[in-house]
Amino acid sequence: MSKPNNLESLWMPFTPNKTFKKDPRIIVKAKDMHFTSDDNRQILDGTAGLWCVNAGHGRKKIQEAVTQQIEELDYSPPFQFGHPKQFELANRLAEIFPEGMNHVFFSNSGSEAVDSALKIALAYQRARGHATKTRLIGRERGYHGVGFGGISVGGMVKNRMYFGSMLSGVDHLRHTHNPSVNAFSQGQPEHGAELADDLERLVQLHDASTIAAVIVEPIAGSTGVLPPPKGYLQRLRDICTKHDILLIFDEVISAFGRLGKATGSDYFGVTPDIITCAKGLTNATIPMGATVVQDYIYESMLENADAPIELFHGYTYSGHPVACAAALATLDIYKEEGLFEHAGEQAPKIEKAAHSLKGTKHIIDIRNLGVIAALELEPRGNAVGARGFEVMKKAWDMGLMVRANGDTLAFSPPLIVSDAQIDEMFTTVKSALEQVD
Ligand code: PXG
Ligand code: PLP
Repeated sequence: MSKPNNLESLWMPFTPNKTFKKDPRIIVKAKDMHFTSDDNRQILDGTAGLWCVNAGHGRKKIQEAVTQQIEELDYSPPFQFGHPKQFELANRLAEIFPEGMNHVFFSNSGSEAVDSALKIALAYQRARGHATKTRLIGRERGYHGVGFGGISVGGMVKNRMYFGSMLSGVDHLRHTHNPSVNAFSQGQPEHGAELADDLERLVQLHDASTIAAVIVEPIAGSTGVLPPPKGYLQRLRDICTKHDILLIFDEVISAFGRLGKATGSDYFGVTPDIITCAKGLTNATIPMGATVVQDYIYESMLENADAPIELFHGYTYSGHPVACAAALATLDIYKEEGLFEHAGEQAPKIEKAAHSLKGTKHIIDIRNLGVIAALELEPRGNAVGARGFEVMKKAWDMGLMVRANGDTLAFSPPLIVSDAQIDEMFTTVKSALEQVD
């Protein structure tokens, strides 16, 4: 395939455009665990794209389902009309999501799934007669996409500081990263469950009667992989229950096998009121997000709505038939190939391989959970992120895709990753680390 000859017109997302266009990294094909670059090199996908191609690339079954769907029904309007596959998909999700979470609202991305969750939380509180519960609580270092709702509850400074006042009435829990006691923890860190008590402090400050919902990633991904301290999520759940506050788990990364189960909720044994997901839902073939709610939320909205339309919210492409076809085929693959179980089997191997890099140049912490691992590097002086970026580039030259979130290198390969590919990922990155200053 040919190189694009002019890179100028495209404004690339979350990318230093000037630097990239001088030395571009162009991907032209993908199959199973590998990308092909425009200079015809095989690149091992250590990140499942952006944490999303959980079943590996180029899956025939998804291609066929998508092709057939486009031929049969390319589009139908989601407001006031239905098509069969969106109901079927909602039912299939209800089967694999935690008990009682049987109602699904579709969107087109994680960001939209989050916005939908926040709006549902507010509308639900109002519908059931708690109209003063309007405050939303997020967490420092949280990533909930890039909509104004998501960046308001999110906690990554660069994603917020350029964008004005965002939503009002938002507050944040402290993040859980504490390397002074938890560095090099394997799996969930021992220390930090008490940080969930920040919610008690916010209740004392604002009163529970003003708080609609708390949103957290059960395992923080984008900020550099922060597994929750042991006991933290349960403590947060208990405090939410005590004060009648909704708990939203943003599972855009953790759902669909990343932790060896259908959901992070299932893995941690903690059930929220609302779950958001996207990414692995369609194996990233077609964009799709979903917001899954407990029965009592849906039922209350239907019962208490003050208008025939119970929720004034929806997208032109909610439950798009082609996305639904892709999602159904994806769920079939996960089931037929036992991919969540396979992920569970690969998790300890990834843990071992990642932690074997302790002592390698630049590494100040190693974290992991499920099919996720992260190597945190010491920043080079004041140039935060420079070292991470250079290792990412070096790894690309060496045939490995790794994600640099600042100076943290994140691994989240497709769940089909083999033992040999796990070794290859960490051997290559070790060599890249040794070659970068
Ligand atoms: N919530 C969470 C927890 C996410 O991880 C989103 C919402 C937003 O999803 P969309 O589909 O709108 O991008 C995400 C997305 C990274 C990285 O740097 C992570 C994400 C997206 C892009 C890059 O690790 N997560
Ligand atoms: N902007 C305009 C002018 C529109 O008409 C619409 C939808 O009809 C939107 C934005 C929202 O688009 P979407 O439903 O794809 O999110």
